[in-house]
Amino acid sequence: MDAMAVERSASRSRPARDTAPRHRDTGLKQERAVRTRGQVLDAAAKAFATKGFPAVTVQDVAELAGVTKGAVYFHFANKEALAQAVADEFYHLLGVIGQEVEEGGLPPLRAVSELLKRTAVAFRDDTMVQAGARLQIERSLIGAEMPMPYLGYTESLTAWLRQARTEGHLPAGTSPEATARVLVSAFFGAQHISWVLDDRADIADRVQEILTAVVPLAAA
Ligand code: LUB
Repeated sequence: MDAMAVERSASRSRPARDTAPRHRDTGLKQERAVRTRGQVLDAAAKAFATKGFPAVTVQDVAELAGVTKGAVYFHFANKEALAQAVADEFYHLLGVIGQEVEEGGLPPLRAVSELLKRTAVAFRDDTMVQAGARLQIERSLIGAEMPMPYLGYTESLTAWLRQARTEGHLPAGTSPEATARVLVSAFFGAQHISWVLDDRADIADRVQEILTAVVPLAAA
């Protein structure tokens, strides 16, 4: 399991460890269940990212995770539930990136740049993120409610761009709302094109080009 996946498994909420012997066994069982759920989720992400939702079977996920189908069904009712969980983790990871940028206290245009650059790296390197993006493309094929895409990023970028306008760092007449929509659309297109043409190897360069073209002051 790669470092990112280990971090994800470790970061999943764990029950508090009881000290009394009668609870210790239960605690170990709960820890094992949390670990298995993480392994299954990472396996599902790998399968969805490479084969796409329609082609993936629960058996595929079980084999990739090294568990039985029963173990998969213990945590997830069906393939749709796996897709929903992967999508939730996808947005959790994007949220972590946004939170880290927010906590960095950068000037607003630097924050815009940093968010998109870090997101590009996550799209290039993190299978869970790659799976979440592909599931959102395939959302109409998934017979289950999926998170609404794009809105979170649009909202975050809009807030920073409005702050930049307030501070006088946006060219006169520039709409923070329209610029945020253009950045999200451009990023979505760039990550898709990079995936199809280059297996995402050049995604960071493409995002830099977007920033230079759309928000030159952020690209500095
Ligand atoms: C991000 C995708 C892919 C937007 O839902 C979302 O926010 C996203 C879903 O496919 O990219 C990143 C600016």
